[in-house]
Amino acid sequence: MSTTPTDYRPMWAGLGLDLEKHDALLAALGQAYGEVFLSQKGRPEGMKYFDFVMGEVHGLRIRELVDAKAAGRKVVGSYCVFVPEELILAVDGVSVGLCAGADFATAEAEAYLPRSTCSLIKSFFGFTLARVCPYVAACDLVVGENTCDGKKKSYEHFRGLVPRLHVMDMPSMKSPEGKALFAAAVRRFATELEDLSGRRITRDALRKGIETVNAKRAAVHRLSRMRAADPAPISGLDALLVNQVFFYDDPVRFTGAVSAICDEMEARIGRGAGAARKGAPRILLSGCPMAVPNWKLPAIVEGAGAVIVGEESCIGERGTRNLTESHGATVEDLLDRVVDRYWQVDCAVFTPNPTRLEHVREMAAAYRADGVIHYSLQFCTPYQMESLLVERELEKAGVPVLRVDTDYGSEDAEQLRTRVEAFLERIRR
Ligand code: BJ8
Repeated sequence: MSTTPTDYRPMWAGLGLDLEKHDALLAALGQAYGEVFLSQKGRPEGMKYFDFVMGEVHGLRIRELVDAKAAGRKVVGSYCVFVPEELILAVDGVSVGLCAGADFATAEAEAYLPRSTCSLIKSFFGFTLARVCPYVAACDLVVGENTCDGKKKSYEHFRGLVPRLHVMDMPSMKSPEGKALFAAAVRRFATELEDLSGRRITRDALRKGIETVNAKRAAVHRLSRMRAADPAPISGLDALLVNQVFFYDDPVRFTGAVSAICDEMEARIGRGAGAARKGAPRILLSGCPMAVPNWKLPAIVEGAGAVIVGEESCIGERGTRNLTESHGATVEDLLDRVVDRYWQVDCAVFTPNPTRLEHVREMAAAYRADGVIHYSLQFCTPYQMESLLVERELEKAGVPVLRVDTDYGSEDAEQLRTRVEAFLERIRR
């Protein structure tokens, strides 16, 4: 996050941000980014685009959102990969991810939430209450979802903190009845977007939205597949960053930037070059999503000499797996295709959730992982509970597992480092 000559302060003030707190946040982010990302060796040249995006994450990108609003477009923010971006694009809206990955204004957040709430929820409350998130401030509509109990109940409070909130009602079982409930939730969301934007969703607009989102998913799939190479052509930190920027950037520009990195990685693989040492221990991360700037665990893992080769996470392959079919004679047909695609997301809030276990095992094999680190946020019951099942499934396949429960704080960093180093010692080839 380099300092930029453009003065965005009037824009931030216009969005109602607390400039003093926001300055403090940007300074901390910039420092963390420099330490974690810019200090890496052997990064693909194409990561410069992502450095620029992160440097402008509260600047140029917010200017684009403000300009889009001035042109009559609507900005829609969400906290979950069950919220279909295709529908937002179909009403010419702009979709932004709002999850936050740092502790901020925790005391204010705890005035609404029990202390035993996961960091992710506390963080998005803290960022909103402290008025330091220009993405939330720019939103015309915020979309929540009844997934875990923490999110479900927290939106009852969050409704009073944002101008307009729509909550998608989610089932908890992958039964035909559950799918019908989800299909109804997707249709209610489509109606909400039509009401917000004053535009009807047409078949052509929805197909175009599907194709745009498919293209960006296909680009990250290509990047993921290349990480099977040894040496890995990109660090796990940089690949995670790409997956994080997936939620913020203009989708077409993002697709182009990821494709450029893939071209470069292809050439690297051809030369036998990589971002990591050949034979470095290969780790698959699995579990809760890691939002910007939650880089603690990956930085520890790669700092210890391993390379992360995949993320079984919603900010990663669980979120981007599968494309949406774009054929259909009517809007209703295409809405059904959207439902089919999102229904496959295997979040731990579903019970039972067997496909996630299959996917973790498949990913460990496809990316030739030597071990899996299962990452849960403290107080995240769905992922903490499911971690034992993931461990058992992988151990049946002979893949060692380290289960980690942590939060956004840095107090446990040394203890985590010790556990990760001991795990790497165990799996070193
Ligand atoms: S589809 S993983 S993005 S809900 S960490 S808030 S689960 S207590 S984020 Fe998620 Fe959608 Fe599922 Fe993906 Fe609750 Fe756990 Fe906190 Fe979580």
